[in-house]
Amino acid sequence: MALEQVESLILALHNAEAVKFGSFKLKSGITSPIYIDLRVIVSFPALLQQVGEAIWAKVSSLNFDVICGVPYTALPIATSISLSHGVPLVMRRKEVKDYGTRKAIEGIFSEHQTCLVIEDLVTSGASVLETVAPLQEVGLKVSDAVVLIDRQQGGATNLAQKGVQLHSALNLTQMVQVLVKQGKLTEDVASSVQQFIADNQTSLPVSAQLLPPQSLPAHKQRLSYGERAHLAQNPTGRKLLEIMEHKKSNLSLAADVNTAAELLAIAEKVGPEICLLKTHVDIYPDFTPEFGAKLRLVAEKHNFLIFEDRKFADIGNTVSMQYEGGLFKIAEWADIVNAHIIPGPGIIDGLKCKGLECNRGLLLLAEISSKGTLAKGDYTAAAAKIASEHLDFVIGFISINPAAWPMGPRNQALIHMTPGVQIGGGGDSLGQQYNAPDNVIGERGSDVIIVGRGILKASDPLSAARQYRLAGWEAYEKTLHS
Ligand code: S5P
Repeated sequence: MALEQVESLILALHNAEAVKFGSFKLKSGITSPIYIDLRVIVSFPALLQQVGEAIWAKVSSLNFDVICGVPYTALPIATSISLSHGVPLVMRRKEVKDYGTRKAIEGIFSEHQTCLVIEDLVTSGASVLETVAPLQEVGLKVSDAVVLIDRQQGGATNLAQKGVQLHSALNLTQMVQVLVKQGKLTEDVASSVQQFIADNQTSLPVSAQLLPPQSLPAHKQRLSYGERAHLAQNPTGRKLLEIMEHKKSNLSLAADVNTAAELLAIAEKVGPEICLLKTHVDIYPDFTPEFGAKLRLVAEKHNFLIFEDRKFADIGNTVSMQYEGGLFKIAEWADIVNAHIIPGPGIIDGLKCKGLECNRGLLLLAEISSKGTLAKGDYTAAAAKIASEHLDFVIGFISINPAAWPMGPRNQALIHMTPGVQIGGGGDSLGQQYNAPDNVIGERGSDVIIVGRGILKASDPLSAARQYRLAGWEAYEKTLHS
C-alpha cells in the first residue's frame, strides 16, 4: 500500500472515532492511553471497503482457498474482501446452537484446503487462535492470519509459536506517527502510547502455550494424563489425573445400584479397574452415617476417588448447606461433586466455601446426555468460561462432545467426563443416549468414560469393567500417538 493510502486510512479511522486517545480503563483493569473500537466501521461503507483493500494488499500474494473472519468485527471485513476479490468465505459460529450437528464452521470447503484468518485487532493473538482451532478441527490448514491493526503487544510472536504467521496492514506505532504528523496528536500522547506498548507485552494463556504447534486436530493434541496432573490447580483434579495415569484407567463406574450394601460390594469388586466411583447416595434406603467412612476405606484400598453425582442447582447459600449437612454430609466423604451452572457462579462460591478447605473438587454440568437437553450452545460456552475463572475448585466438566466446543484451545488442566457410554451404542426408553468408548474418548475428545448399566447389567460386571477400561485406555493412547 502506498504511503498516502496508509495515511488516508489512518485518518479515516481517526475521523470515524474507531481510534481514540485519552485515558481508558480496559476490561483487564489496565489504564490505556489509546482505545480502539473497530466495530463502528460497519457504519461507514467506504471505510469498510478501504479496510478490506488495505488487508487484501498484504495477503494477495499468499496461497489460500478460503477466508474466515474472526467473529464478530472481522466478519464484515472478510465479507467485503470476499465480494471484491471473489474469494469464498467460511464462517465460524461463535455460538454453536447444537453441538450435535457439529457445525462450528459454516460454508463449503474440503479437508486440506488452506484458510486465511482475518482479524480486526490483535493484542495477544488469543482470539485468532480461538478461530484457528475449530478451523483445524474440521481439517482446514491455517498458516497465515492477517489483521488490520497489530497493537504490537506480542501477538505476532505468540502466533508464530503456534505456526501462524501474522500479517498486519497497520500497527500502533505507524498510526501514532501519522496522527502526529497530521496534527491530530501531540508528541506527549504519542510517547505515552509507545510506553504503554513497551510496558504491556502479552503472552498466551498457559493452556494455549502448552499446546504443541498446530497441524493435528485440536482434540487430538492432548498431553498425557500424567503431564496434565502438573497443570491442575486443584489437588483432587491432580490426584485423579495421577490415578488415571497410574492405573491406566479412564473408567468411572456409575454405581446406580439399589442399596448401600450393594454399592459397597460392587465398589470392592470393580475397584481395581476404575479411577472413579460415581454414586447417587439418595437412592439407598439403607444409608447410615457410617456409609461414607466405609466407602472411603474401599476407595483407599483400590486407589479410586469418589464422585457423588448430586447435581446441585440452587443459590450459593443453599447448596453450601446441602453439601455439608443433612443426612448425607456429602462433603465429608465425596472427593468430587457436580453442579448445574444455571444459578450462575454463586453456586461455585457456595460449594467452594465448604469444599476447598477439605481439598474437594467440583465438576460443572456443561452438557447432558439425554435427548432434547437444553444444556447446549451458549449455556455450554458459559459453563466453560465460568470454569476457567474458578480453576482452584472446578476440576472439569460433565460433557458430551467437547471436541465440538468452539471455545478455542482446550484448558488441559480441566477434565472432561462423559456419561451415556455403552459399547453397543443405542439408548434407553427414557431418553438416555449412548456412545461407544472409542468414540467418546477419540472423536468426542473426552477424558473419562462414565459407565453404568453397561457394566452393572452385564452377566460378569468385573470382566465388563475390564473390557470398558481397556477400550477407554486404548482410545486415549491413540489420541496421544496419532
Ligand atoms: O448428562 C448426564 C449426566 C450424568 S452425571 N447423563 C447421565 O446419564 N449422567 C449419569 O450417568 C446418570 O445419572 C447415571 O448415573 C449415569 C449413566 O448411567 P447409564 O446406566 O446410562 O450408563
